[in-house]
Amino acid sequence: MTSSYVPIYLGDEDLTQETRDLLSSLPSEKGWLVSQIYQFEGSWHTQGLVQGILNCQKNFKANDSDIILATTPKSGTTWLKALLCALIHRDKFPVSSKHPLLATNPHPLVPYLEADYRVSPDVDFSELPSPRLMQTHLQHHSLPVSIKNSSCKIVYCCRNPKDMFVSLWHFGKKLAPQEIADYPIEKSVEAFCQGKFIGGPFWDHVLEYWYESRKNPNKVLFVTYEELKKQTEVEVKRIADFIGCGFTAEKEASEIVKLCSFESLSKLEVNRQGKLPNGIESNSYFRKGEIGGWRDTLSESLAEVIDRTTEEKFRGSGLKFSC
Ligand code: PAP
Repeated sequence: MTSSYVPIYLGDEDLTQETRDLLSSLPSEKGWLVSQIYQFEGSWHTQGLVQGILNCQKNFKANDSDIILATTPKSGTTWLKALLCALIHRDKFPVSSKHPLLATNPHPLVPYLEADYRVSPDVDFSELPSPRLMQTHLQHHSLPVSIKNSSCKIVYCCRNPKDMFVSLWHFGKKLAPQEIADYPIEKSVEAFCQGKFIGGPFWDHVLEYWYESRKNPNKVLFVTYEELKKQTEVEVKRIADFIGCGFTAEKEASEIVKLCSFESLSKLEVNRQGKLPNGIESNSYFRKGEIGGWRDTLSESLAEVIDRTTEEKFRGSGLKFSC
């Protein structure tokens, strides 16, 4: 991959000696999406992300009022960033033609913990309006301890693995066209099912937050992209109640749902043109926004490979994706 396609936070430059020493002791693999990935605390990351995670684990101090959005990649992060921003700040920014989401892509509005700590080890979030809203793709066991030990809330969202894989596949093609061009989809499915991709394994990620949400429902709210899509308003109200900003006016919820819908956000100039501060094109985060869109990309036999893995990994958990 040429460096011009690598988002800033995935870059391998300027690693500290501590990170280099650690990396040399970690299992590594030639990756799908990036040339090399490393297994750190059971999950696969680029060198740059390992450094970001170490900085974040060492330096991030959660406040009791913080809200952490945790997701598996390509599972609704952009959507929930928009929804949570709109929910939390609705007194200051009611839905109107001047709403910040009409002029700014949701990503720069919500810090991405391990990526921001990759860019600067002492990034300061004290300027964020309260309650602070931050995002992570980290597995639950890798979260900074202060997130687990404080009273902050975690909103977790995942998506059915076939749509998630397909979304990542297309995103990867945009990110690294020449490298992905000769990486067969069969090999990518194999890597996905082995958990060997940035942020993988998928199933362990989901199961950890699933069990945490059962154990501590006031701390972790478990949301799926599919439920959010099928009954957006019901789910948005559930999220609002969970983070302590429930609705009194019925109209408010539907206005926020409309503002943050795929149809509305994907049409905005700010989400169609230009690049984000991380170097990625803004429109890369808006593709189809559907349930079951995997059928356009995956053959039946590849879909079955993912289904079989899902069945095996989720057996006994009570978790199921029906599409
Ligand atoms: P990230 O984890 O890298 O930040 P994320 O936002 O989770 O990415 O994933 C992008 C997916 O969410 C895309 O799915 P697709 O490839 O299957 O189309 C994107 O289209 C979808 N998406 C983005 N915004 C919305 C939205 N407002 N409503 C529904 N889906 C959305």
